[in-house]
Amino acid sequence: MHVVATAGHVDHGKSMLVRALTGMEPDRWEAEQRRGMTIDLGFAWMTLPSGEGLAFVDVPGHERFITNMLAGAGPAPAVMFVVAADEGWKPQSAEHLAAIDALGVRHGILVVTRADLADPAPAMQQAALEIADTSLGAMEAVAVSALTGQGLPDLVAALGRLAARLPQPDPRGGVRLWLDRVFAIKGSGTVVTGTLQAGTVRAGDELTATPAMRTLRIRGVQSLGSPAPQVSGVARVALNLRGASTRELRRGMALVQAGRWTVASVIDVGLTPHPQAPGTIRLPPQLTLHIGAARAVARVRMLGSRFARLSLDHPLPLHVGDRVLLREPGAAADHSGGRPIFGATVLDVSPPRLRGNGAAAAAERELAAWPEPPTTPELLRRHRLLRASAASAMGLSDLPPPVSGEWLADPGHWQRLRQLLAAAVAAQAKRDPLAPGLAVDAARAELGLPDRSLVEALAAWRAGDPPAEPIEAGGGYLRPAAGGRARAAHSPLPAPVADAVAAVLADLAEAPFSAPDAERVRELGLDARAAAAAERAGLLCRLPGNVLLAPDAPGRAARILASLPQPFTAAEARRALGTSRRVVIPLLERLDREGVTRRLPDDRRTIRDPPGSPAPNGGR
Ligand SMILES: Nc1nc2c(ncn2[C@@H]2O[C@H](COP(=O)(O)OP(=O)(O)O)[C@@H](O)[C@H]2O)c(=O)[nH]1
Ligand SMILES: [Mg+2]
Repeated sequence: MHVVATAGHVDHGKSMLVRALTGMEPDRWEAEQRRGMTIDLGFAWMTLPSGEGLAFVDVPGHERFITNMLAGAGPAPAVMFVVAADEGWKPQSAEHLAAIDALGVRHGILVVTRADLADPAPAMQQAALEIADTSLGAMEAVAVSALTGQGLPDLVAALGRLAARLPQPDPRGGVRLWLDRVFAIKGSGTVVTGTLQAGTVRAGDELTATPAMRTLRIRGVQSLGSPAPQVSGVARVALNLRGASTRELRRGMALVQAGRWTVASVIDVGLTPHPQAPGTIRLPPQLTLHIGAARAVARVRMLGSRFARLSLDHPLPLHVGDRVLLREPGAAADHSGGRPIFGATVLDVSPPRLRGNGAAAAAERELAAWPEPPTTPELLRRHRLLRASAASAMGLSDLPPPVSGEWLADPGHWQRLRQLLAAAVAAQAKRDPLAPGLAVDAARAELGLPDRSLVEALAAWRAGDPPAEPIEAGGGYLRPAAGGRARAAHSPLPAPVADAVAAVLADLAEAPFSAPDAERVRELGLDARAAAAAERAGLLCRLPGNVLLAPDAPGRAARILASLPQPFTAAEARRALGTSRRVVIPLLERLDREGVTRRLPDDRRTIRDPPGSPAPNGGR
């Protein structure tokens, strides 16, 4: 199905043309029919020669009802621009065209009506000239009379060609249905209608009503007057909703799929320069913003002359790249030479706060360097770190692989963070060499990161250029890893501790399992903290009871024990290693824990996988 909005000056024949094409009455209200004037949106549809449905959203042309016009044209992907042959180009022709241009509508057809009353050629020529400069560009044009039917077959054929040119939106895209009507049907409850631009609605689906953020369930779907199990955009849809009263919903609200839109109150936009006034754009301090069928009051803070930060009086579900229309409500159309309607592209839906002098200028420089619409790399560079879910809700696609969990990082920022982390870890090792390292939480706070998993991911990440200093993580602490410059640059231990360790290792060189006794350890000043630091530095093996051995002692013990008749007792092990019970018991328990030895029910042990013998699985 396709959806086309009408546009054009009041009384130029829009509604009569829709009536002639569809056989349906677009003016729904008694007042509209009595006054012969469209006040609110009308809806009617026809079948194209291709068999596809084409729905019209018929808009009012009178300047007083411009907000109704915008609510109808806002979500429609194409327009049927109507000019009367006998009247030619008029103020609301210009105003509607400015609105369509601001919305960036690229597809349409020009129809010169009332061709039975005057030669259509001059009106057609003038309208084509006005339209050529806008987002619509050169369009197919048809002259018709809704009264005599002259030209209508040509128009139907041209509408068929227009429909065939319209882009097919993604049926899996996020649903954002801007409501244009809300009413109750006796027996079924609340019904809402709107132009579905993309995505699919199905009976049973849940949607969130913004800005109230209420979850509602679709009880039934209708399109062009008939029930349907599901409908994909572009389409006119009517949804019968469960759990909502007509008082809670109204035009301009939207029904969205949860998580797929950012419900934004502050946005950055890029203003579209007008070809006839390419210079500086000056916006008033307050404007009305229109998107879809919605409008909001926007406070304006200019960022230079082409960008603005808008603060909305209520939040709207938005994506980066959305087109919005900005207008000065009271301003007269084009008489003053000023432009009361501006188009803009949404560049950011959760912009960082502007802090301090120069922040606005910096934001302007940043935005000026972006393509329009911006893509994932630009938004990532600005936000540095984004959850993938937040990036999707911004409407970004082609997301890079996360650095950790859900987190996406700007590559440059990630590399800077990694350098900062290495520096923080090295500084802590220098400041307090006996400490177990820099606590992950302290590192998280120091780098201002939102999640400790990011610190761990950073520590493990080494792909930078030049390669980042290796960091060792364990037990919730980070230390310079062996093999890195930070570790080599300074001994990980203060000199007295390093000397004491050297003395212990010298003692052990003679008798590797004769751990120094408590008195010797005290004499050397190797308290538990210092011994733990030496162990972390890989210089000592420490067993319960402050039993200190060389780092390779467990491996040596395993080789000696493997040569004993299996199984063996603790006493046999003690004799084979030439040591005491104080050493052999914790040493055997350590070997049990590491899976080197197995303790049998009778307290004897066997070596599980004798060193040097081929592993049973042929591997490791
Ligand atoms: N003679 C003639 N009158 C027309 C034609 N189309 C519309 N009209 C008349 O023009 C007036 C305005 O038409 P309407 O469809 O309400 O215009 P809208 O305001 O653009 O919707 C009505 O009186 C119509 O009868 C046409 O093709 N020929
Ligand atoms: Mg009308």
